Amino acid sequence: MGFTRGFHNRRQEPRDPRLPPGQYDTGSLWPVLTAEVTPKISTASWAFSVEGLVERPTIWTWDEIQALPPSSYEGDIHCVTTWSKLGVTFKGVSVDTLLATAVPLPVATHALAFCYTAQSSTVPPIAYTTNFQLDDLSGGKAWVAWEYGGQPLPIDHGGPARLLVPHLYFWKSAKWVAGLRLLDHDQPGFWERNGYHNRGDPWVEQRYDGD
Ligand SMILES: Nc1nc2c(c(=O)[nH]1)N[C@H]1C(S)=C(S)[C@@H](COP(=O)(O)O)O[C@H]1N2
Ligand SMILES: [Mo]
Repeated sequence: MGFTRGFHNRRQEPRDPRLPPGQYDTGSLWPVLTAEVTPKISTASWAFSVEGLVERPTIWTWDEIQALPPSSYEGDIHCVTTWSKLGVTFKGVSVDTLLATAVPLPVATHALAFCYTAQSSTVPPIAYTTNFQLDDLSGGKAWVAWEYGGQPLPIDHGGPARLLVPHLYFWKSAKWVAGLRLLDHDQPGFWERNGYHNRGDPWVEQRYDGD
């Protein structure tokens, strides 16, 4: 009997296969991580721009982007600070839909996401940015999202709308996103210039520069 009990005591809870290495499940909590003061953007003044190396630079107003075919994400999100949130739901529009209108030029290989910034929240203002290879934003892997769990996206989490790129660490999911600039070269964003990994794949723990 001692053998059975000892065997039982050594058993580990099976690890949720949805958790990448080094991550834990934050459960119902959703931490807020912001390097700046939360900007308050009304939907009336909000717009989203796809610009740079595209055939048709395009700006969508709130009503215009809401009228595009909706797209949802059901899955997990992973923050570099080691929390993951499993089984979340976001709704918005696929970045594919936006790129299909703007039409990237053949030379476009990368993109920089840029954001709304609170007036003089810091000196100088942070003006959060984050960078991508274009393939990480296309093929059904990226959204501009304005609903979380069937409710409007809370302002602390990036409302009215944020970028959602859930296959990469969550710093790539720019809050209060204002647009994408398509480029023919890589241009590291705010955290990528400050020690974070350039790409940020959670499954191979691309956390920091050099990982
Ligand atoms: N505009 C903007 N977007 C941002 C940030 C920020 O400071 N400003 N922080 C990033 C970081 S580091 C993380 S981990 C996630 C956190 O999102 P959450 O606060 O909704 O959890 O947002 C990312 N998007
Ligand atoms: Mo972060």
